[in-house]
Amino acid sequence: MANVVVVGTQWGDEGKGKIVDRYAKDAQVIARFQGGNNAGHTLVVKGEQTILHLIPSGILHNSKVCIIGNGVVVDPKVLIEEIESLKNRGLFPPDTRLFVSEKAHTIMPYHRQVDLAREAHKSGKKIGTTGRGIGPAYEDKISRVGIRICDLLDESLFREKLALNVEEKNFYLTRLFGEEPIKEQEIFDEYRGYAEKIRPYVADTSLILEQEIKLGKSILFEGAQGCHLDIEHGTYPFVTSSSTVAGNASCGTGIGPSSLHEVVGICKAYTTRVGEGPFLTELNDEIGNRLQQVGQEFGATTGRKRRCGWLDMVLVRQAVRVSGITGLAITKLDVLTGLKTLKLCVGYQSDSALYPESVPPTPNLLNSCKPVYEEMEGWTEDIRNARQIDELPVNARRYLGRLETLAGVPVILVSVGAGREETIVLK
Ligand code: 2SA
Ligand code: GDP
Ligand code: MG
Repeated sequence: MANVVVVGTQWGDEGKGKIVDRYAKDAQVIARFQGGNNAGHTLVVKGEQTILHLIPSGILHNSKVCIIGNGVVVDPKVLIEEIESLKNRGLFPPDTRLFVSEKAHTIMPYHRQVDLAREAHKSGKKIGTTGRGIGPAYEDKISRVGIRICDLLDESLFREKLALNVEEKNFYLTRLFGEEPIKEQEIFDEYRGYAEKIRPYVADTSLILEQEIKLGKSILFEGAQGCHLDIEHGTYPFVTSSSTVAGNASCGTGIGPSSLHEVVGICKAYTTRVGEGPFLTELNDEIGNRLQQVGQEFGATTGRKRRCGWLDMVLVRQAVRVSGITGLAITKLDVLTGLKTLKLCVGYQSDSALYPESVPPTPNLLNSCKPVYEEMEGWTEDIRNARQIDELPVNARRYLGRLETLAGVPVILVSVGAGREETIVLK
């Protein structure tokens, strides 16, 4: 199998976990390259649900190499808990090799505190973050004061870096946000404990990937969040703090772009968003509620209700371009069953311009647009047992066909249920 990058084409929660788990049977290495435990990737195997936040969605298969790359921000407490929970449930195969990049940055308690304090103080201007400290951890990385996993493992270096950070963070935690100061020694003791627990997993993961590639092994790169939450290409500032597009699979793992062969874009058959920010096809009506309830659209990390709306092909077309998507996996088609009419957004119309394939760059400009819709007939048949494309009702096939034409790339997989086997593979 070629090396494949899997990315979301919308605002996350497209079903990346399910699709990565599905592709993982044919890959030997599965690598996360960005984000942190803001991600919630759901896998359903033999009716049993597992939600992963940091560990790659290949873990449920035997004999895989699972890598948490340098581009990920790691909360060591969450990582340890995730490993222990999988082991307790018998879901961490003994022949799995899990590695965490020594260069990945660590999420510290003050990152979570700043994240939450900022959201609470923004009075109407909040982003709706997951509160996991993701933004502040990436800020420290870019400001060159971040504490990497390798720094955490070196006691004296950790002490030195922590002292510098605590002094700085206490200044604005207390002065700007009116919070209690953080205590350096408490954090030091807590994190030194984590350091010893994660030490066996820490490695130069760029080197491991190179070795696996030289051995002819296939790599699956697992994106988190989605294209429109990307720090460069998303609906800024309502985005996450990492680059979620396919190109970052290279930088976030330390493997050159020539090793990325195919890019699979995951696209939910409708659109959801969790957190604040513009969402032109959002439905604040019965249909929106229906999608939320039938699709069980709740945040897999925070449990927040997800906002729901019609499929927005402007988002998908931009994602295809920005990530160089070579094939689309359409998920949750089953959720649309029973809707009489389906709408597909094919452009945004403002007073002065039509945007068919690019999202306008500012929230104000975007909010001044109206979605342009095409209408299609729905279907009523239960499609959850379909395993071949011709087992789908004709209107479902028409919907997929139109989506494919608008996206400009082939649909290579259709998911009709949360379970691993509830899948139609086209290519
Ligand atoms: P953050 O915490 O700084 O990354 O938040 C910034 C924005 O990014 C959004 N974001 C997400 N959107 C969808 N799914 C995500 N993962 C969880 C899930 C979310 C949850 O799988 O459902 O449980 O709430 C995710 N992570 C970050 C976030 O909502 C902000 O809009
Ligand atoms: P991710 O972050 O992209 O991995 O997606 P999430 O796990 O946050 O959210 C996707 C949700 O949809 C999960 O609850 C999945 O179990 C579920 N899911 C995935 N594919 C399908 C599908 O085809 N049909 C239905 N009904 N549910 C699905
Ligand atoms: Mg998710």
